[in-house]
Formats: sequence, structure tokens, C-alpha cells
Amino acid sequence: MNIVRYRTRESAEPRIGLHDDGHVAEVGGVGSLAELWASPLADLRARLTGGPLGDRVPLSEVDLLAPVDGTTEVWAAGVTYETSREARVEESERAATIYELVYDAERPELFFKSVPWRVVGPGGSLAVRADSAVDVPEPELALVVNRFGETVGYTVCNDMSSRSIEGENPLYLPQAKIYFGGCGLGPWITPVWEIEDPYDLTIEMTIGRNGEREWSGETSTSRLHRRLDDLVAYLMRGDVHPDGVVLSTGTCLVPEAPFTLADGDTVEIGISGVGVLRNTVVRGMPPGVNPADGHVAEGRQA
Ligand code: DO4
Ligand code: MG
Repeated sequence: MNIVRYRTRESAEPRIGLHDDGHVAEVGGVGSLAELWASPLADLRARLTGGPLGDRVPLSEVDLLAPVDGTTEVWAAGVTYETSREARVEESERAATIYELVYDAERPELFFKSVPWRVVGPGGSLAVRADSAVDVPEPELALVVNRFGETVGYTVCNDMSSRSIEGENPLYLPQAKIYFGGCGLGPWITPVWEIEDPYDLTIEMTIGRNGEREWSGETSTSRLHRRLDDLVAYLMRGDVHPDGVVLSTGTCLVPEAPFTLADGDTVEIGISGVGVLRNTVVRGMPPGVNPADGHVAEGRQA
């Protein structure tokens, strides 16, 4: 069972539902995911496993939206896998040691990644910045955390990154990481009670170009150098997240230099037991954005 945020073809209104066995059924009386994250985990579980549901419709008849709304922020952890540490030491021109220090430090690196309206959902277009030379997708397990700091679910995050901007100077991290089309989430949220062991999940990524496989890799969350609960505890320290928060837990797959994403690439990230997030890549602003009037089309379906 998965929690979905979706739209039917009849209405522009986002709905919240449950996906099971190729079908979606609306969760009655729930207007947003943020509303769900205001409940303790036990109440959420009782609500989703026992509450009334609407009619079942085939998944193919709805449009899935990014599973984040309200004021739920997306945060991310960095350098939580050895692979990420090595890749960043290699690309960093002047500050390689900071990545080694943070990998070993008690306090993890946590950074703000996105507000909900910037997040791209399944099937949407992710972007590489027009002013960046080297860009990679980062396939990551993301935790969905309620306002009480309890992990209630898992989703797939693509923490798109400019290696050239971050590599030039680590203080450029926000520019390397936070930009329109720089964060993908989806395709849905798998409740925490559906995943037996989050430290034993396979993460796979395939990048396609011109119909061919350009890069692929596979890893496991067993290689995570941190405890998930510790990452959440640090995120909740000295801060509040009334609409809950999504915390992406870092990448273990980094396509080797000189690989860089190109316009038209496809990125597919699968996490076992959770789902597969598929997106296309554009260079510059994704479709649906009109810089002249600031218009952003929610969902940005490709
Ligand atoms: O230290 C910069 C960001 C690291 C990151 O995003 C990752 O390790 O996944
Ligand atoms: Mg990352």
C-alpha cells in the first residue's frame, strides 16, 4: 500500500489516496498530505488501514503528483555514504578535507533542499542549470517525518546536483542544489509499517540517452554510514516542522567524471519495496514555467 497525491482527469484539485494493486482510492476527508503529518504515527496507521476510502480507479487513469504539499519542506543529508565522500573529495578544488571531516563528525551535514512548490513529481521534467557544466542525479531514500519527529514513510528523492558549482567552492552548495527543477520526489509514499528493514533496500539508477542506457548503477542502504533516526533527530533539533518534513538521506551512487547529464536524458531511480521515480531532464527552465509572469504549473508532467 502506498500513499499517493494525485489528480483525476476530471478535476484540477489535488487529492490524497491509497495505491494498492494497480488502483487508487481516495482517502475521505483528507485535503492534503500535510494534514496527515499532523497525526501521530499510530493514529495515521489506524486512519489509513481502517478508514473509509472512495471508489477504486485504475492507476493509469490518474496523474500522480509530487508527494509533498502545504509547508512541508524537503531537507537532505550529505556525505552519508563513502561513495559520496570520495566523489566530493575528487571534485573539490580547494576544500576536499571538509567532506572527510563531515563524514566522520558526530553532527551530520543537513541542508535545506526545497519548498513543496518547486518539487517535481513522477513523469515531470527535472532541470540542470544553464550555468552549470557538470550535473548528476543523486538517487536517495527519503524519509517522510511527521510533526512529532516520527518517520511515517519512505519515498524516492532525486537530489539533482551541479558538481561543477559545488566543486568550485562548497559555499556554493545552495546554488548547486536549490534551483527550479532541482528536486524530484515520488512516485508515492510507502508507509513505514510496510518496510521491514530500511537498511536493506536496493537503490538502482539508470540514465537513458537517445533510447540507450548511458549509465546505470546499483547500491544498498546497508552502506549508509549513519542511523536514520539520528539524521531525523538532528533535523528536529532546535527547529519545528508543523507540516512534517521530508528528509533525503544522501547518495551512494555518483556517475564518474566526466559524466554529465544532457538535455533529453531520462533518469529512473528504483528503491526496492518503495517504488520507481522516472523523470526527464531539461537544460535550463523546465516546461510549465513562464519567467515573465512567474507562472509555475503544478505537476509539470512531461
Ligand atoms: O556535501 C554536499 C552534498 C552531499 C550530498 O548531497 C550527498 O551526499 O548526497
Ligand atoms: Mg545528495
